[in-house]
Amino acid sequence: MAKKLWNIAMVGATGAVGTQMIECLEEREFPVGKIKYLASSRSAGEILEFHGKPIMVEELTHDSFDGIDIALFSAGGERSREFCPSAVKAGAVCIDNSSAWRMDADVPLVVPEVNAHAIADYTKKGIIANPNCSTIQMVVALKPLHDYTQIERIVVSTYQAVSGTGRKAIDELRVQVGELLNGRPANNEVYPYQIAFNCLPQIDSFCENGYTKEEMKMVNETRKIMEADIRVTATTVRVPVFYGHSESINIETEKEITVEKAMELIAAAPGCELVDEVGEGIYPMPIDAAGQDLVQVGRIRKDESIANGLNLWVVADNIRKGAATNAVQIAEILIRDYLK
Ligand code: NAP
Ligand code: 3JN
Repeated sequence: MAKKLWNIAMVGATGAVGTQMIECLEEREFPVGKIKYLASSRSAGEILEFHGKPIMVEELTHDSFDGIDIALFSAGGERSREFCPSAVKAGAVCIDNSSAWRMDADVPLVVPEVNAHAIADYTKKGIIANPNCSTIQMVVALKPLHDYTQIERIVVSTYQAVSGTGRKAIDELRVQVGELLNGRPANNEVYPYQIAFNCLPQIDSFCENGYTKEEMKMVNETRKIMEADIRVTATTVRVPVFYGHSESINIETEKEITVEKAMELIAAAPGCELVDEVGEGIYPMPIDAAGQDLVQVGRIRKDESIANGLNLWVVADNIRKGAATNAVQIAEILIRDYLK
């Protein structure tokens, strides 16, 4: 019998995440029938490819979803809030990369290595949310430790690449570096300050409690995905790196986890790669994590200031596992286990 093919709509096809989702569908040989590329009127008419075939970008409208089985959204929260209901009405299941639906009790928030079972709840609203990139890599690394003994508290600081902000931010860093190295001033439009040769302790806007929205996403999404009442506090920082988010993570656990046990658990965990040979100077770095799908974990060491504490350094490709790959993995489970 011929393999069933699925009609896909890619909303935000021209963006950093959309482009990577197209590549992921190709690389992973997702069984695609028809594929529709959707974006704003600015890029309608542009020609992109799918498996070498030209596909014209169309303007996103409420009528874009006729005959679509799965709609992959990465065009910002506003578009997700406005257009996911139209896609669902037309019979599609939405997998949404934005924060629009993440904390909705009727929308599963899924990282396949952690809570694939939650996908079953997609029937409630027809929408599955993809978590924030910084949350995804953290929960992939912490899940095996949490399964061994309950994590009670997480203190995380992030070092986030500019690709997390999209195409324009990648260009802004490239242009600023060129200008500054040539002795000219750097202009900034995407970020509030120069990002080249700098660090910005602000990702997304500030909330009333003094945290940024990105920090609060890490707190709330982690608890929802891990289905646990873990105390989480985060500081999120933009750094002048193109691809690959890094995280310094401190955890406090119910029982002790020795460094050897943590290494053993992480080495065996799905989606993780243990990169930890400090004697040889080997640890995860964005230049190595970029362009592949594993969450790299290293610098595992005891937090000697508390009873049951560990420190870890966790790095992943924020556009691949942090967004596109995770969304395509969800789609793979959806067609394997749920859609007929
Ligand atoms: P980007 O490179 O700036 O791309 C934005 C995409 O959205 C483009 O395809 C753009 O189309 C499209 N778009 C913008 N306004 C639109 C409109 N009014 N109607 C239809 N399409 C519109 O941004 P990105 O990095 O790909 O991120 C896109 C979104 O994905 C973010 O806003 C965020 O919600 C989500 N995201 C999630 C994660 C994660 O952690 N899971 C990470 C990054 C981003 P044009 O070419 O026509 O402008
Ligand atoms: O800044 C990063 O590294 C990740 C950015 C994610 C992002 C960017 C714009 C809007 C998001 C997100 O996924 O949380 C959103 C959003 O709120 O949808």
